[in-house]
Amino acid sequence: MKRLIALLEVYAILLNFCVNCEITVIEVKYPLEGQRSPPNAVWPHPQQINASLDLLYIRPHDITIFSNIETCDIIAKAIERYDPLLFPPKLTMHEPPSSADNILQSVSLNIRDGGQCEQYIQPTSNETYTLTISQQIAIVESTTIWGLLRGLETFSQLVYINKDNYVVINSTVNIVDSPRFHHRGIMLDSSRHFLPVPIIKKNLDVMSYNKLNVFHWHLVDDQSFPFESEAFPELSAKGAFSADHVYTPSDVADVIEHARLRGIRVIPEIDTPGHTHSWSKSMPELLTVCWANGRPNQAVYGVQGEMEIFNPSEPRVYTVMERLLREVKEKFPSNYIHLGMDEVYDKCWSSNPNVSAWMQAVNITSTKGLHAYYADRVLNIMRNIDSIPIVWQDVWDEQVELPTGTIIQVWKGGADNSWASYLNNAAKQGYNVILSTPWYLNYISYGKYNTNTSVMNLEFFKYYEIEPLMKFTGTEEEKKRILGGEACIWGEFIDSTNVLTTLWPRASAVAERLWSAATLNNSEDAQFRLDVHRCRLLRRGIPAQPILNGYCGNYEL
Ligand code: CP6
Repeated sequence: MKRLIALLEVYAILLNFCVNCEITVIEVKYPLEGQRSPPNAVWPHPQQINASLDLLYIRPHDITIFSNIETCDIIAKAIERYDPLLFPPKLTMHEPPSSADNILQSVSLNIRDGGQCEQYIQPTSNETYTLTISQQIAIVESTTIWGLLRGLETFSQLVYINKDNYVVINSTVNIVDSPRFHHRGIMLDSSRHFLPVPIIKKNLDVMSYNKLNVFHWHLVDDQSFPFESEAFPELSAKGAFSADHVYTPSDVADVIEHARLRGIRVIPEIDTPGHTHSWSKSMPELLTVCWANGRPNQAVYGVQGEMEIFNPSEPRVYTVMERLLREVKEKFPSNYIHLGMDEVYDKCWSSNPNVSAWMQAVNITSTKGLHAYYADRVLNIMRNIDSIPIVWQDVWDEQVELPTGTIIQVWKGGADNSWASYLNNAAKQGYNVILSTPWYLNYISYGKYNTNTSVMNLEFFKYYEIEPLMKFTGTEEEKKRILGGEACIWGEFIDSTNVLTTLWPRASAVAERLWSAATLNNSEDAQFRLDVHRCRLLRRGIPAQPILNGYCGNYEL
């Protein structure tokens, strides 16, 4: 401890650097040691990594990154992005000593076995890569451009600045790496508060630093409808907070392109039949009027009796949904649309005499049956437009039969870990499934993790120590249906002021759990590696919150 404090004093310098600096970073940290330093500070940790202790020098701003697929826009643009990440502005970096002959000569991104310049990453794209450094040359190899992107990120995390301000990298490195799960995502909620496009794009940047590959965009909800539809412009004209709080077609295209270049899929969510209050501003006829004491427009649940749930007996619901979903499918190249279907407050349905009469006429005997009826019709639309549905687990809980290939997003069962059984059961029934229950990042808590340690970031341990397959008992076939997971950040208390800080580096814990080996589960050790990664995020201009006491030094990039 004394040694640490001494080092802390020696290196207590104020740093002021970051990429695209809107945020001034004034923080320093004790020097890195042993297991916590590069190359072991790559986050998420590679499946296999070996490195020598010897170092090569790197000339600042003089790494040439070659590729045998340089004409591929995704690769060419990635290469451009990495210079400022490798060499943050305002940082002191010396040229190698003139006598040095141990200098990194080049970095090559080599595509193997006829890999192509694909346009969009797919749900089962191969992200495997190898990274080797020997004889003063670094080579990243993969059969896909997505593997090359992941390998380039790893390379950038191996480069660091030593205490004499030389830029260095280990001279012999062998990495073989691939993700444990295909689906590694973040859900942002842009309805409770509007999230400006630059913030969404910044978050996509951080996702790529953590090798995450799915952006689940919870576009609309009760509070606002910011998605500007060309078929139904009135939805956002009346349902958005204001004319400024909308995502225009060009905003949406901008986000999708930013994600595409980073190997990230964008999955839009149009949440129905609940959570639809914002639709009532322009299309009140689609919503159910709640009744009480023989009178309409009464508070049955929720806010002041406002209409919040579609009326499945209204035919226009389905014509609007069909046109809107067609447009969403056209705008979002990912073939998946998240349909929500969560938290259907059915008391409003049973309160309304017209809905009840209609149910009787068509022989639907319960509100559960009504939800199933609605789900069936929308799932039919999805079949017609050839789009694959994702749903929150609620419709599956209600035993609605879903098309094969449907992805069920598990978000319940936190108190007793029954989420693990939900994963098992959904996979057993032939459904694909992703996990979110333990990764609702909008919750925050503070305190001691255990009695042996000082106050630490309780959240980090909670997220990191989740094992998605903890109770898995099925076959290999069933195991493949557990696609991965998503960290969710609901927007009630989140807007552009705190979304990045609340997510990072806590979502990094989820990123490593979904990428790295299950056996990498020592959270006591991981917190120090994550602390290093958090400093890396600060240097890259991301306002990531601290998880340990200390300060960020200028050692590892
Ligand atoms: N909004 C929507 C929400 C939530 C869900 N759907 C939610 C529910 C419970 C918690 C957090 C968020 N705010 N549309 C559930 C999927 Cl604890």
